[in-house]
Amino acid sequence: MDAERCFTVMPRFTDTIAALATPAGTSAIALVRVSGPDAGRIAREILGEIPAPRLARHGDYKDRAGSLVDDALFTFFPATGSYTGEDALEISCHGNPFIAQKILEDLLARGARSAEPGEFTQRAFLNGRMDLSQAEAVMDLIHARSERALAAANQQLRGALGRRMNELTERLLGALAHVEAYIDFPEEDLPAEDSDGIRRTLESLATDTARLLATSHYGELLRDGIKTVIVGAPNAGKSSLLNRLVGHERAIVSPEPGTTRDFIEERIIVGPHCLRLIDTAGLNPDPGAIEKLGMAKSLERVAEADLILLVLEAGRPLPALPKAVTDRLSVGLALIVINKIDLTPSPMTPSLPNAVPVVRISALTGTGIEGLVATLVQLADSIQPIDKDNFIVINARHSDALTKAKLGLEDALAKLASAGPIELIASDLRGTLASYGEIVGKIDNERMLNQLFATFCIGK
Ligand SMILES: Nc1nc2c(ncn2[C@@H]2O[C@H](COP(=O)(O)OP(=O)(O)OP(=O)(O)O)[C@@H](O)[C@H]2O)c(=O)[nH]1
Ligand SMILES: [Mg+2]
Repeated sequence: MDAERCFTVMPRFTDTIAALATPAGTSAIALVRVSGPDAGRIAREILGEIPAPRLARHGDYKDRAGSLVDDALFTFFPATGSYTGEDALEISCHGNPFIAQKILEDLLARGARSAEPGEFTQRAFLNGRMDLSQAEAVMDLIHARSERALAAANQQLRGALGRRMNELTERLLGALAHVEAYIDFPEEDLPAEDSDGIRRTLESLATDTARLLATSHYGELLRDGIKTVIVGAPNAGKSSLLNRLVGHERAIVSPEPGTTRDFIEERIIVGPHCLRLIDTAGLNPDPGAIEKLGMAKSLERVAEADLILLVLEAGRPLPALPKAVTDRLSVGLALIVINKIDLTPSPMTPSLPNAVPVVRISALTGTGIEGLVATLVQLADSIQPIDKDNFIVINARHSDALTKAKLGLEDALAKLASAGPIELIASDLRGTLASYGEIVGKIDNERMLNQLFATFCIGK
């Protein structure tokens, strides 16, 4: 082994990749990342020696022709303790895109190649530094928009889902070993006591798999925000409420009924939650042609809402509401907001459906908005309950794999109940095992992996 590669432990990749890890543009600092077997050699060429591991080292960045590009900080990470599991070098330079570009070009001239999107994390996975669910968590962490989303991503990055999958896999392997022990004796039936034990294990696995699957909806809420739709009669103050919650004049407000024709969407943070707030066209019982189109869109939004905010005007009778709206007014999923209380200080509460909670506000003056936000936090808490010790939420890819796993378990259970052939039961269970394995990446499917990592950003 030559001296320059003294830190390297059996590299899986023979090429060295480089990319800008910070966004392109002017900033205080930019970070250029290098990973691969030549990271040490490149550091030595620039600095005269490989810097001590994981210690920032100040030095001049001179290009291959010897011209000074910038003074920079260099940190060398030996393979054993690096993000990618191979030798890596991080160069923090001044945040001028021209400087970063010069450095990148020089690194390429020294033998590195440009990294593909997600390639650093892909190497981390392929070099065994993290399982696939952890690699996905890196993305979730970068994109987390709320405290809740951050907490979930951090749990997953620490391997919570991977550990759960290992535990399910162990239990399944136990049952599979039991089943396979009888394959060689086809003339014998499974003894009743063995069959009972296997059935119980498979049933509990099916229950636990279904429980994990149920978190898929929470995953969407975490990633996209809780879909919160503002509905009500024209002129009730829906757009004023949106503007008040967003904190700026996002939607047009006017005394003319029918101002909002299309729907308007904006994300807000309430407590630890992210809400996707959607303002809609007013529900007019006697709409014009364009209003009708807007209303149809409003009702589509209502149908897919996680939470409905029905805005009513203080002192006015309850307007006629379409069934699509009244059907969605239920406790925990809706809130009635009585607006314009500045005009009618002590309004009568109209008789409201289904004991849905009520808050009173003035979107114009801001009265009652704090109380409204507190109620929104409570509702969001109930829509997205949190189990602090066991906060696992899955994504669409996990959901597909778990659905297949659950089907395999159900098929095996059905065959077990009808004393079906043992080989077929074993085959169902092996299918389930492979599906469990997909979640943490115990599969050899290059196309799937390339697809997954291509959704990352360059430099990650
Ligand atoms: N006094 C008072 N006026 C308000 C309040 N909220 C909204 N308004 C006024 O009511 C009118 C309608 O407000 P918008 O926010 O445009 O109502 P909207 O429900 O979005 O109306 P459409 O988009 O037409 O369905 C505007 O003139 C607002 O200034 C409030 O709390 N108090
Ligand atoms: Mg409006």
